Amino acid sequence: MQFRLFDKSIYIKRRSALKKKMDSGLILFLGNEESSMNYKDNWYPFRQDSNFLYYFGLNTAGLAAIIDIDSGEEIIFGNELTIDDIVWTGPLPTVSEMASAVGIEKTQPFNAIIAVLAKVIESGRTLHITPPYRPENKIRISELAGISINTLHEYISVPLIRAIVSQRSYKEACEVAEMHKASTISAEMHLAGMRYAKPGMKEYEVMAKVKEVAYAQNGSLSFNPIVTIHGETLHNLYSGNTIKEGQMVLCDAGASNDMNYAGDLTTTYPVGKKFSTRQKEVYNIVLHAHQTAVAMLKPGVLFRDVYLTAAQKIVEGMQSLGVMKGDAREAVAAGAHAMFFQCGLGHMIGLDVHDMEDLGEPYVGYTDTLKKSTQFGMKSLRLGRSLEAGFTLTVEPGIYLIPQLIDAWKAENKFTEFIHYSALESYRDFSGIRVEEDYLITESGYQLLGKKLPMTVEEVEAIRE
Ligand SMILES: [Mn+2]
Repeated sequence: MQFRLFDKSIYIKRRSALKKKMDSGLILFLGNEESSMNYKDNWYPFRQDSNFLYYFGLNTAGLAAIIDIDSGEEIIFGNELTIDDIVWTGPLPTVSEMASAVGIEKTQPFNAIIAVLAKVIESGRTLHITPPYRPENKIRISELAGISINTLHEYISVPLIRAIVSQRSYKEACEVAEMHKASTISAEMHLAGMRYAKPGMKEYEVMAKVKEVAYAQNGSLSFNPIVTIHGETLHNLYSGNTIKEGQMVLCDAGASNDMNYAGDLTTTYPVGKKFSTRQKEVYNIVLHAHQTAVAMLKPGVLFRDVYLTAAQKIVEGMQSLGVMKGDAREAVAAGAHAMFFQCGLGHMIGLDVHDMEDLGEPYVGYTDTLKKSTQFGMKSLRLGRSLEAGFTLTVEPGIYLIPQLIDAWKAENKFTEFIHYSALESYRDFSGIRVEEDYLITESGYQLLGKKLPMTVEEVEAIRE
C-alpha cells in the first residue's frame, strides 16, 4: 500500500459496531475524488473523506463503499488500473487487495454502485448518507443515486450522523498513538518557527519554516497556518508583514500526520528576545486562563463551564490591569468578556482538525438538551457538552484587542459597567495572544497529546535567546 493502515480488525470492528447502532437500510460512503485546482489535471493535494478513512482506511481517490445494514453486506467500489493508467501511476495494489487489507472481500467496478443504489431507492428502503461538504460530491451522489440535488438533503441521515459521532468521539488506543504523533510534529513545527524568527523577517519566512517540519515528517498541514503580528485578527491568513522588535508573533499551526490525524497548536512569542512588561502581563492572564481550564478537564465536566471559567479568568486578569471592573461572573454572564475573547475555548480534534464538523456541530459539540448559545463570543464555542474519557480536544484561550470592536462597543456605550473604555484606549494596538494545546480526556482527568511546548514567559524567552 502507498498509505499506512491500522490492523484490519480495527476497521472490521468499527463497521460491525456501526451496523449494530443502525436499524435498517443501506449506508453510502463516498470516498473523495481528486479535486482540480486551476485546470482539470492539476490537483489540490488529495484528502480522503474522514468518515471513509475511519471505516475503510483506504487513502486513495476513486472509491466508494456501501454497508447494507439489513444483510450485513459490505462492498467496495472502484476501478482497476488499465495499462494506460499504469503508464502514469506505475503498478498499484488492486481494489480487491486494498479491500482485503481492511477486511472486505467483495469489490465491484465503480459504476456498479449505480444499480445498487437504484435498487435501494426503488424498493423504498432507506439510503443513509452523511452531509456532503464538497459541491462536486453533491453532484456525484445525485448522479450515482439518480436523485435530484434538490432532494439530496432528504437522504442526509441523522441516525447515521449520531452513530458515527458516537464512535469517532471516543478515540481508540491506536488513534491516540497517532494523535500523539500528530501533536508532536505540530509542536516541532512551532519550535522551528520560534527558533528561526528574527526581527526584520517577513511573516511568510517564519511560516515557511513552520510548514517545512510537517512535510519533512511525511505529513502535511491540518489547516492553513496563521503566522502573524496581528494575532487580534482571528483567522488572519495574510503573512506579508515585516516582523519588528517590540511586536509579537502569533502562530497557529498543526500537522496532519501520515494517517491523517491532526494536531492544532498555538504559540505567541516576542519578535525580539523578550516580551515587554505589558505583553508579559497580558500573556500571563491568557496562560492562567489556559492552565485553569486544563486543570478542569475530566469526564463529566461540561466544556461550556470550562469556557465560562476561562472567560472569568480573562475578566479578572483585565480587571487587574484596570481595563475591566465590576463582578467578573456577572461580566461573563452578560458577555462583556467578548471584548477580549471573541471565540470559543476549543473543539474536538481527530481525523479532522475540527473533528467531525462535516456532520454538524449540534451533534458533535452539543446535545439534545444542551444547545449552543447565540451570545456574541459564546456562539463561537464549538464544543459545550460534557466531556468523556477518550475525547480529544483543544484548549485555546486568548485575548484579542480589536480596534474596530473597541470603537463599535464604545460608540454604543456597551457594558460601561464592566469595561473602562478610557483605560482600554492604550491597548488598542496591542494585537492578540493565544496559547493552544491538544488534550486527551482520560478516566481520571487529562493527558497532553504530543510533546510539551514552552509555555511560560521564561520558557518562551529562553527559546528566543
Ligand atoms: Mn484550534
